Amino acid sequence: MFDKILIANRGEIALRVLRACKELGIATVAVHSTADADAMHVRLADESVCIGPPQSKDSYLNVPALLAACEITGADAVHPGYGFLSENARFAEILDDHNLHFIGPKAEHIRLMGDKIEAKKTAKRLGIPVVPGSDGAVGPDDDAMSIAKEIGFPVLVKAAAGGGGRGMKVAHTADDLALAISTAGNEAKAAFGDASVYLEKYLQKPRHIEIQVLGDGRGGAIHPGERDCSLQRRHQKVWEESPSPVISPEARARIGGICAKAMQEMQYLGVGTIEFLYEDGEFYFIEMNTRIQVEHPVTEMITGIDLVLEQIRIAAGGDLPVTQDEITLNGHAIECRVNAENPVTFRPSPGKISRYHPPGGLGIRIDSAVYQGYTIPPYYDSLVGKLIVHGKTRGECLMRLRRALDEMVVDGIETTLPLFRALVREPSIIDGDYHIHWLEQYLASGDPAG
Ligand code: MV4
Repeated sequence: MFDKILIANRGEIALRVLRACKELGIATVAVHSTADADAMHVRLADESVCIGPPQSKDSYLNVPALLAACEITGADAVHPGYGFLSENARFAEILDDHNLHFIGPKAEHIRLMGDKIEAKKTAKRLGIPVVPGSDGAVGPDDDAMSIAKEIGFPVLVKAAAGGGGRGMKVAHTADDLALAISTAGNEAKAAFGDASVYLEKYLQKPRHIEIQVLGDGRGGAIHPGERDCSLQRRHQKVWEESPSPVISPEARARIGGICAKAMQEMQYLGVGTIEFLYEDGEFYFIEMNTRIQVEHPVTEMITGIDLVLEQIRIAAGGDLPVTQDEITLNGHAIECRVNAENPVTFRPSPGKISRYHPPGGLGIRIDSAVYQGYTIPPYYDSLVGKLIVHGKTRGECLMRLRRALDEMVVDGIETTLPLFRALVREPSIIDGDYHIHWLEQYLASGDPAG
């Protein structure tokens, strides 16, 4: 097991990793920019190192500074959290070159899943259902029109180096195709330095269902359930829940078994999330995330598995915490991402939190690093904290979430709490009847949280 872990992240996930380290008896090193000197994880870590000015490129993405911090403190492992360098294969290799452990998958798997075309080819080869589409990149010489006609319009043009919704263009008819391909390619070149694009059948109103997986790197893998992340705004997840209101136990076992088998064959190491679109009872692979995700607590609340603690154990050569047969999904969990944003315009609202009262009681969890008097800096994401609620049933979970949202106080900044207080009373949400475009249509329909 590791002796000292450097947490190469900030905010709530840095605190989350620190908590797992403390429970494992592992010493912790916090790194922070000059803007995060007062951050909670800095106060609670055994040691801390300032790694640069506020800008991420000069601090949390500053690999030489992170290496120096490991050198200074004698850390023997680095946990990247999510975002920043968490899916940077080169960073994982550089750590390995310096005899430091990267707490994450093998660099080859990070790189593989970072290329959306290679990821899809790999998924298909491993028996994971994929969206019908082109067999790889569509080049200027390819007859994109015949490929598109074979797929059937509307088709979606996607950037190979994209992901998370970046570099996507819909071609509703044949007339739109050439422009969609050239636009997506130019945007991909500008954004990612890689103009490669591929085509997929455009699914009109799917849900976003993601399967959590854990692999031991030696051929063992388990799947502790799915998360329904369909409530998104501009590709930012807002509300995640498990189990999905629309996935049956049979469908869960089927797709979960396919994912676990694929991870076993890959000899995948660590935690990962396999993202699907789900429509008319069918799953369609879109991408795989090779990191711990923001919404991991939803899975933890219904399985009792501490995904971050197990991620660290597995990275140190440990075994999987349970067998697949030992996994039981108990009750229902919902996570609301409370952001420092105007609840109607979503304009960021950084600043000092004058009053902070987190809700409590049975089944209530707050993953946050803020405190009364803390100032949300303007340089990073606007997450104030994640309110995660568990109940024996979805109905009980919603009732408890409604109570927790009404109890929660965050004054001094604007937050998206009013949006959640409206959503939890919205019939479609109460019925679990929504898809990936539902939230943006709801927000465009009026003044739901004003
Ligand atoms: C799609 C799609 C419809 N059809 N692929 C968006 C981000 C990236 N995860 C892939 N995304 C999509 N891929 C096909 N063939 C619709 C989306 C999409 C989406 C997916 C999940 C959650 C929210 C979304 C919002 C807009 C578009």
